[in-house]
Amino acid sequence: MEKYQKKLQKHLDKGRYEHTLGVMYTCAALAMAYHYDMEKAMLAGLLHDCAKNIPNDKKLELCKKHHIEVTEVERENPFLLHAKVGAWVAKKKYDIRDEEILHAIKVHTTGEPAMQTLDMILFIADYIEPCRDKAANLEQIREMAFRSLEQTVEQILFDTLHYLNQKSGRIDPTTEVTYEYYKNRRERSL
Ligand code: DGI
Ligand code: FE
Ligand code: FE
Repeated sequence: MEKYQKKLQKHLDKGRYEHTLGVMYTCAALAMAYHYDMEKAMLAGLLHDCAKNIPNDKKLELCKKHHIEVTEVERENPFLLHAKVGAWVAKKKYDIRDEEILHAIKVHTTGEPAMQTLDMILFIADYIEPCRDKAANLEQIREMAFRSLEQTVEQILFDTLHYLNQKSGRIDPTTEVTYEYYKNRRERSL
């Protein structure tokens, strides 16, 4: 873990690195609560934003060069690509071979339907880690995170869509599809 930390610190600004450590430890806590491999969860948390400080044009260039598909919304909002590109960087530059970790990094911003345990742990940890303070309902979501991963994912997506609608940010269809998936899943089980 330490060798990854040293390298990451060089590629992230101070605030982003602190966020990263917050996500890493929150991933550990959630892994404990849901009997998931703690080391793997921490590694996913540590590396999830490893591509965050790559400039947009460079991210688009990397995608082109390495045949990573870029959707129309991603082209308009290249910051979204830090997740996909992050999975690539984790594999090629940090030598991560674990597919669960790489996948969790890849989907950490929009989520996707039917996520695996680590995908949900990282998605949630990114939102609730201790440095976060702006999102609505944080206290409630932090508590919910330790009761149900699926319900928490649904709540975070609901709040994120609401936030994006308010500030008229372009919404990635994956974010919407994922929200609908978790909402329907809960309603079916009622
Ligand atoms: O990289 P972080 O800031 O730690 O967190 P993140 O990768 O989850 O990105 C969070 C931001 O992404 C937050 O401001 C909401 C935004 N976001 C999430 N889904 C979408 C989105 N932005 C757009 N434009 N479209 C989306 O579907
Ligand atoms: Fe991110
Ligand atoms: Fe993050």
